[in-house]
Amino acid sequence: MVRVSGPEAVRVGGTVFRCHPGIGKRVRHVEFGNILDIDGVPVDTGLAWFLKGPASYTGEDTVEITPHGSDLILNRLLQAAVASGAAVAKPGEFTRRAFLNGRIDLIQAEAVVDLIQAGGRLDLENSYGRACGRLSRIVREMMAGTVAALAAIEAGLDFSEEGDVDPSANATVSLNLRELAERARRLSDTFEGSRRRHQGHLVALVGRPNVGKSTLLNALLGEERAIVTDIPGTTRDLVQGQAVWSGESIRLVDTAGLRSGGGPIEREGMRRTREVVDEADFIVAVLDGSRPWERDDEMIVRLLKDQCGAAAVNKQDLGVCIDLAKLQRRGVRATQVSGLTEAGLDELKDEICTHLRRPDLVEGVGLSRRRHFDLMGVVENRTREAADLLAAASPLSECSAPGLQEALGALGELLGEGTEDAVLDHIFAEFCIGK
Ligand SMILES: Nc1nc2c(ncn2[C@@H]2O[C@H](COP(=O)(O)OP(=O)(O)OP(=O)(O)O)[C@@H](O)[C@H]2O)c(=O)[nH]1
Ligand SMILES: [Mg+2]
Repeated sequence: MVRVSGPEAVRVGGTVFRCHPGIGKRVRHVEFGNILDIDGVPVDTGLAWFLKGPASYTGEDTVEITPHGSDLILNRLLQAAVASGAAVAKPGEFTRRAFLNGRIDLIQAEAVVDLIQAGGRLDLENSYGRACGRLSRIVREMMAGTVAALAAIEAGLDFSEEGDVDPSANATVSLNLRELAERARRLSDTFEGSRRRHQGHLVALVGRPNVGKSTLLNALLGEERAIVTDIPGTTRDLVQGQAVWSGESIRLVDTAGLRSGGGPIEREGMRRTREVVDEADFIVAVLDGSRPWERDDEMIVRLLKDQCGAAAVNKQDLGVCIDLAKLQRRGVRATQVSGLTEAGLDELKDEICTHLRRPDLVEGVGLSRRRHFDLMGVVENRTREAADLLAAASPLSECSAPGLQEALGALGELLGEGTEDAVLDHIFAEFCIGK
């Protein structure tokens, strides 16, 4: 699709799309017509429609044209549009205009990218909620609460000049501010989980060589990603794949087998494995159930002590000879699987998904962006400090006002009020062209 937005949209649209009546004559009406190139020669047929501002995505007059869609046709159409005065949009320019024209706030604009990049159903729900203004509504309520507190403080100051102080006023305002701080904290607490959910939970398959990690990776992804051989030390690099399990986006990574010794290449592979182990959200300690316990298995299972994870006892099809009860006594959750026959894989996926860190959404939203987390932190700290100051002071003290102004500023910034161009540039650089 080619989208033309701005006061000249109808004129530009009319030079590249010929229909009867001409584009722009009818609002929100799908027109069939010819797509013209720079010389006015028809190169394709297609559909187009006109959206009159402000009732359009950008808030401006907009013409949208859908040709059949080859690169060649799109290029000729674009060339013709540019020749008649249009400029090629920068990444995110339409959404930026929507924001600048007041159609959406900055939280909603950011949610557009989050929607497009959503990793799984649950992340999509969160992004959609923000795009619809769920978080913005909460932020506006918090702004109203802060303004009310500031007004009470001002009013209290006026009263105190007249010597007529209401002693309960401090306590009430302080309590309200403490509730605001709590609300900010609860929202901030959703950040880590929501961020992980958005990026995809990193799940690492770790074990000594030849236990079947790569076989498991391939089976879990349903594609031949990693090389499998019966030679120990086959995998040296990290091999990653994407999956969605129970609505959660998963980044599954296969690693080089860990063992004592090994050549320089294998040792580098093992170093990378250890790095991934530190970073991972969940470790799957893969054991070869068909062979007796080895000293290196001990090292693998010990990784689970400090990290969220579980054991996968692989090669179950060959019979299991390791002591599962002993694993259980050590508090290691173990699932019997076979990468070869795919037995037990659904149980393993369930086990992983059950123990992933899940964000507890607050009022249906989670903060998945650092910008939101940082600003919400300012709101929490300033409102809590103001609450403390008020609780300690009598009568209503003006010293809590500057902190509350700062909290108010942070809430406004969340919505994009007074946000600097450099910050906007950074946010919209994430977008692709045409959004
Ligand atoms: N019978 C049986 N064989 C398996 C199973 N999983 C893997 N194998 C075999 O075990 C051997 C090693 O498998 P890989 O998946 O390469 O093992 P790995 O853990 O990735 O090994 P490295 O990359 O060397 O660390 C191959 O011959 C596989 O066919 C299984 O569940 N059952
Ligand atoms: Mg391997």
